[in-house]
Amino acid sequence: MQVINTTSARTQYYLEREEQYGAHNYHPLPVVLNRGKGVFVWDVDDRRYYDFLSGYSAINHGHCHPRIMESFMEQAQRLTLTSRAFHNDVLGEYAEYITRFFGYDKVLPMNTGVEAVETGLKLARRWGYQVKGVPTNKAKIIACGDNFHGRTINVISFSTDEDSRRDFGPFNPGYEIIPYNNITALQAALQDKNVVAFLVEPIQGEAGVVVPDEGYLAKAAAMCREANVLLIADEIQTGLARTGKMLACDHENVRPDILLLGKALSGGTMPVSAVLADDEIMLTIKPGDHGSTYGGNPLACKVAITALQVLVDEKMAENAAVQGEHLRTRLLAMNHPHISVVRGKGLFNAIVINHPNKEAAWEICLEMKENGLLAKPTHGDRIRFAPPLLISRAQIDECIGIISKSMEKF
Ligand code: IF1
Repeated sequence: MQVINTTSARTQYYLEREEQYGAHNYHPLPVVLNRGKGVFVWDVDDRRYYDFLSGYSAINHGHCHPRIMESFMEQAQRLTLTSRAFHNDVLGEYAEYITRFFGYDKVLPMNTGVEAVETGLKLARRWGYQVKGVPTNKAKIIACGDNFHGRTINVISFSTDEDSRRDFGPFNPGYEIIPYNNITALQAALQDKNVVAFLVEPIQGEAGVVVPDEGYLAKAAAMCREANVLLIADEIQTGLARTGKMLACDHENVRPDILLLGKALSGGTMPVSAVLADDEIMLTIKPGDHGSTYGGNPLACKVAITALQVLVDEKMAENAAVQGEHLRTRLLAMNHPHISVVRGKGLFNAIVINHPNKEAAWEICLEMKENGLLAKPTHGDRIRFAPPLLISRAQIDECIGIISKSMEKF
C-alpha cells in the first residue's frame, strides 16, 4: 500500500508558514484552499475538490452561496456592529423571523457554537433555581458519553475525550455523564430532584456520526417532561437541513425546551449561533446577566435570515434526505472488505474503516484528496461524508467513483 502524496512547492510554502507561526492545535490534510463555489473548493494550484466535510456542517448551503453573499455584502456596507448597548434595525426582524421559523417565544443570539451551549446551560440552571425550585448551587445537568459540545473549560468538564481534557483541569462540578442511546441510564439519572436539564446531540457528530436507536429521542423527551427536566438539543451540527429535516429532532417530532443552533446559521460566513426557548425559561435572564459583544450584530442577523430562507427555498432538507439515501446505498453496494460500517442520516454520514493498518483512514483521505475529494478521518478509523446539501445525484455518483478508486489500493 503506497500512497503518493503530491504536495507542490507552492502548497509546501503555505504549510510551512502556518506550521511556523500558527499554534499546532490541528493536524489538517496537506491541502491549501483559496476558493470555493457550491460543492467545490480549489487549492492554490487550482486543483478542484468535492468538499465532503462542508466546514464541519457550517457550509450546508455550499460555498459562497450567491443569495447569502448578496445579503452579506449589502449589510456589510450599511452597518455591521452596534453592540447591544444600542438597538439596531435588524435584530428585531431576525428575532421575529427565527422564532417563528422554529416556533419558540424568544431567541438569544450568540456567536460560536460553544457559546450557545454555555448559554443553554446557564438558562437551564437559572430556570432550575427560579422556576423549578432547586436549592442554590445544587443544579445538576445530565450529558452523554462521547459527546461533543465545544472546547471551553466548562464544556470539556463533561467531555469523555481524553485529548480534549488532558492537563486542562480542574474541571467544573454539576454534571453527570450517562451512556448515549441508553434510556435506562437516563431514567436512573432523572431520579435526582436537582437535575435541571438533559443535554444531548440528536446524532453524535464527533463520535463518528452515531445515530441512536429509533425512538430514543422521543422517549428521552417524554421522560424529561415527566421529571420536570429541560431537554436541551445541541443541533449545532445536526440542524439546518443536514440530516434531511430542518432539525434532526423533527425525525421524531421532538420539540426541545432549549434549542441550540450554530455553524450553518450564517451560511459559513462568520460565527453566528442562537439559543431558542420559551418565555418561562428565557425571561429568567435579565439585563446585564449574560451577553456578548458580537451577539445579535446586524450583519449576522441579516445573513442568518437569508441563510434560513435559502434552506427552505432550495428544498435543502429534501435534497439531503434523497441524496443521503443514495450515497449510503452506493457506499453499501461497494461491498468493500475494509468498510465495516456505513451509517448516517440525510447528508450526515460516516464509514468505519476496518484495516490492519491503523493509519488506513488517514491514508484513504490522502488518496481521495489526490483524486479530487476532501474528507477528514476522526478517531483513527472513521471518515465523515457530509457534502454541501445542494449536491446532485450525478455528483454523488461521481464521488462514489472517486471513493471506490481511492480504496482500490487498500
Ligand atoms: C473543533 C468535531 C464537528 C459541535 C456540536 C457544539 C460545537 C460543535 C455538536 C461547538 C463543534 C466542531 C468544532 C471543531 C470540530 C468540530 C466537530 F469533530 F469536533 F465534533 F463538527 F464534528 N456542538 N464542532 O459539533 O461549536 O464553538 O466550534 O462553533 O473544535 O475542532 P463551535
